[in-house]
Amino acid sequence: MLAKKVEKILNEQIVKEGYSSNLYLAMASWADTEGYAGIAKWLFAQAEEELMHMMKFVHFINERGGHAIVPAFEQPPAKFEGIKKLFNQVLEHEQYISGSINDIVALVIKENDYATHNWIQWFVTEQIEEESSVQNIIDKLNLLGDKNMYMFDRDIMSIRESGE
Ligand code: OFO
Repeated sequence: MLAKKVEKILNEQIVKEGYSSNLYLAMASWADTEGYAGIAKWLFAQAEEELMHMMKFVHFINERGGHAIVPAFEQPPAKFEGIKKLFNQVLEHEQYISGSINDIVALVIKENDYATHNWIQWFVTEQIEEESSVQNIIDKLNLLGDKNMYMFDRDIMSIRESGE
């Protein structure tokens, strides 16, 4: 059975994961309309992953005797100021999400909730991977400078295909 405080923080994470999904979906849609097929593909896939993260929280809360609440989500921006800025925004957002996963870890330790502690470790690992894959993309973009976005767009398409 989840402690009320733990149920509350896990429900707050549903809001964050759902917003992440919508944010990446909005970015994907923007990239698609700008002609960046590879970048859009990467972001659409990312949006689906975030939706899956949100679902994991919904199921876990209910399985542990809590009540997962489906929230309204804030509308994400519709336009973005270029590819580099967009990926920096993705990285900042992932760092923020990592921070909130860490807050969950800290709370469950305080509450002696080792079942949730064990379960949340998947997200701890996932955040390390996500931050590092976005950082790799930013490194590539920095190498390219502002030119050759066409090549970058082709390149990111293969990153997703190889599951890097
Ligand atoms: Fe981007 O990761 Fe969810 O948690």
